Amino acid sequence: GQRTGLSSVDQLWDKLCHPPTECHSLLKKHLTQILFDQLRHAQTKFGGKLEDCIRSGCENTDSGVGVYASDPEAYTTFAPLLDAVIKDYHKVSELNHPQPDFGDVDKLDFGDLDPSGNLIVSTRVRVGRSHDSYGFPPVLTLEDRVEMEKKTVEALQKLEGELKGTYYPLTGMTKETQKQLTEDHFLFNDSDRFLRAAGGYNDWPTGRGIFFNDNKTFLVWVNEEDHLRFISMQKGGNLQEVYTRLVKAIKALEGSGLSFAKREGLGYLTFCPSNLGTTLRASVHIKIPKLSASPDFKAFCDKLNIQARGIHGEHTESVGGVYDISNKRRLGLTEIQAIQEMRRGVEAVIAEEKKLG
Ligand code: ADP
Ligand code: CIR
Repeated sequence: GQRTGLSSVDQLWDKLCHPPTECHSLLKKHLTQILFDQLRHAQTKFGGKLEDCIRSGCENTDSGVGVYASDPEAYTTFAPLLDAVIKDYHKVSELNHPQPDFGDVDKLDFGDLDPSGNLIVSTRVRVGRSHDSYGFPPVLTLEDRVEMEKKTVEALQKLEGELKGTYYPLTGMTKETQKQLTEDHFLFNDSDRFLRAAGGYNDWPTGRGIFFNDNKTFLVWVNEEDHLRFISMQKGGNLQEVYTRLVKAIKALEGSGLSFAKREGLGYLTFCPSNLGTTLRASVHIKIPKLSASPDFKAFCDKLNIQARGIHGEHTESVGGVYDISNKRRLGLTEIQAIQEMRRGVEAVIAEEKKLG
């Protein structure tokens, strides 16, 4: 839970006001002196404070976003700051996220995004969910994490058919197994300094673990950044199969006795405001040596509302011209619209790579 010896809210504000290098985060852009003075003593019923929300962005002034919600109520208590960040990140003028709409998965028509099989290495779609009665990492205790893990695993054990799997807690897992699962892109680790500063690794590894089916096409991360992350992935470019499997899993888990945090206008609540709404990130690992070497690569992605990451996750580098390309926006559009946005983006990336060849 809460750590002693951490910087005070004034020390954090001072760091943000005097960044060592240029700072372009949404936190820096939106946390004005007036807002800081207004929010500095506010507190949620979970005990969440302004310092819990801004610590990561103040200690890492190279953040893109720089803000996390201490708990579900932070989205109300710290709304003057968080709403501005959310609108900016997701490119919306109002916070009126639609009701979930996964589309009719029996009538999808996008199939394989790369029938040649030459460019796309693998496809993955994930969503995040939060238990509605618990706070987020900065306010959680070790006991909370253990309780949440227990509830989650009980629900996961009810899954059937293709989704049926086994839970592997991090506690007791050998370092070799952890390393192999991470290198193969299945498991998370504790190496993200942004998440660390936000309290994401408090009490590590207690309460954390991974669930997966035999062929590792459906996985659940327990108590990584969010309480739950549901993941569907496979080799190749068949987005339709990957997405359909994920939708089935979401529906099964929503009917399994768990209750997820949701808010009118914001959709599903997550620790990071960039994940609110659909919480959906659909990605491909794709070989694009030519496009990625072009000086216009970033602008090309921005125009299509897609984001490029390295292949070992956010804040990592690319290897051999292979990039992780995904939808950037998750709020203000439905799940099926987010998937279509990613699909259009990936198709445009493939067309451009071929043009440059
Ligand atoms: P998230 O926001 O989904 O948590 P990260 O960028 O931290 O994403 O990535 C999490 C993990 O998922 C990393 O190990 C990354 O390599 C892996 N990953 C992401 N997209 C794909 C993909 N299309 N195929 C294989 N692995 C992927
Ligand atoms: C940052 O602000 O850079 C980190 N806290 C991560 C933010 C989430 N990433 C993103 O752009 N989707």
